[in-house]
Amino acid sequence: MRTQVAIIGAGPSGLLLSQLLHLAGIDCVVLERRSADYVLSRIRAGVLEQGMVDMLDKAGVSERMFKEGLPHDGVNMSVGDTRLRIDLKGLTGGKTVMVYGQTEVTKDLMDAHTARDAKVVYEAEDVTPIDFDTDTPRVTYKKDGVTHEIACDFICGCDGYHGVSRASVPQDAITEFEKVYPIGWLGILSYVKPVNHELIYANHDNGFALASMRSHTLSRYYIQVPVDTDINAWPDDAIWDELKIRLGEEAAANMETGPSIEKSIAPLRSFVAEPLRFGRLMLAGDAGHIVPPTGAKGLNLAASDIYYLSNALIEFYGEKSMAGVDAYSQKALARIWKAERFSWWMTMLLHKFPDLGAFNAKMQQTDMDYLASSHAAQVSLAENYVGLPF
Ligand code: FAS
Ligand code: PHB
Repeated sequence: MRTQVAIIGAGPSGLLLSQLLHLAGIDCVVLERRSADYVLSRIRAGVLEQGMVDMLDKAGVSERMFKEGLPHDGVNMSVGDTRLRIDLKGLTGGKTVMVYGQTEVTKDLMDAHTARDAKVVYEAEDVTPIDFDTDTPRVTYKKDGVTHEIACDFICGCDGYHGVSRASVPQDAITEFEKVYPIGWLGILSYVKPVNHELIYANHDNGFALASMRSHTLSRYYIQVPVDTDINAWPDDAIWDELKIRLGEEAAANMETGPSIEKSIAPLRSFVAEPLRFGRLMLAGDAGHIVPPTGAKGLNLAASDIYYLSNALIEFYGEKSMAGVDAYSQKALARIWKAERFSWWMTMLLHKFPDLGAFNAKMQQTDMDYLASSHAAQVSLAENYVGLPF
C-alpha cells in the first residue's frame, strides 16, 4: 500500500490530523492498535481551549460540540480558606473555555472518518516505523496475522506516551525532560448534577479535589491520592465523603451523590521530548509531551501540535516547501513548554505533597493570597487557562 502520510494512533491527535489532511486533499492512513470501542472507553480530558474548538470547527466536526458543549466564562479555586473566582471572560477580553469531554471529541472525529470510509486500521498489531531517516519511510503492521507494509512520505507519531514512535527514535537523537509527581488523581464519573455551574479546584489540608462535569446531568470529580493507591480502597461512598470535605461546606451542602459509572487513577507527570521531528517522522500530542491534568492542557496541546503539523504538511504538498516541516518542532515546543510551566505551577499550587513542609505550605497559601489580591496575577492565570495563542 502507498499513502502520503501514515499516522500512528487514532486518539484525538491522530484523528484530528487525519481529518484536516483529508480536507486538504492529502491521502493518509491511520493505524491504531486498539479497537475503536477501547479508545472511546478511556475517560480523559474535559475542558477545551478556544484553539481546540476552532480546530474542530475547521475539521468540520463541531456541530454536536456547539449543541451539547458548555461554554464556561470562569473557574473557581480555593487554597485553605481563600476562595476565588477567576473571571476568564472578563480578564481575557472575552475568551472562554468549552466543557466537552474528550470521549465526545474522539467520537465526533471517528464518525467523520466512518462517514467518508477513511482508511483507519483498528487493532493493528506491531506497528513499526521504518527508514524515517530517509526520503522513503515505511510503516509495517500486522492485521489478522497478515503483515502489511505502507510506503509513505511522512510518518506522524500520534501514539501517546507509551507509543512506538518515540521509542523508535535512536536514544542519541532525542532528549527527554521529566518530572514525576508522587501523587495520582482518582477520577469518577457519575450521572448526578454538577455541584456548581463552573469548575472548582480546591487545595484542602487533606489534599486536592476538582469538581468538573460533562453535561448538566453528568459530573466528573477527582481527588488527589498517593500514586500507589489501590482503587479498591476507595468505594464510592468514601470518595463522596472526601469530596465534601475537600470542596468545602457550600459544595458539600449542594453535592448530589450517586454510583460511579467509571473510576480510575491517573499518575501525574510532566514530560517533554526534544526535538519532535526526526527526518520524516514527527511526534505530536502525548507522544511528545505529557502535562499533569491540573491545567487542563493535555488535549489542548495536542490541538496546537496538530495545527502546526497539518499546516506544515499542507504547505509541503501545496508548495513543495519543507519550510513548515523544518520549523514544526521549534514552533510546537515553544507553546508546549509554556503549557508545561502553567500545568506545573497549578499542580504545585493545588496539591498537598507528602514532603511539602511548612515553608512550601506557606508559599501555596501566599501564592493564592497574592492571586486574590492582584489583577495582574489573575490575568496571567486566565490567559494561560483559556490557552495561549497558537
Ligand atoms: P492518546 O494517548 O489519547 O492516543 C494515542 C493513541 O495511540 C491511543 O489510541 C493508543 O491506543 C494508540 N497507540 C499507542 N501505541 C500504539 C502503537 N504502538 N501502534 C498503534 N497505535 C498505538 N488531559 C486533559 O486536558 N485533562 C484531563 O483531565 C486529562 N486526563 C487524562 C487521564 C489519563 C489517564 C491520561 C492517560 C491522559 C489524560 N489527559 C488529560 C491527557 C489526554 O487527554 C491526552 O492529552 C490526550 O489523550 C492526547 O491525545 P493523543 O495525543 O491522541 O494521545
Ligand atoms: C475534566 O473534566 O476531566 C477535567 C477538567 C479540568 C482539568 C482536568 C480534568 O484541569
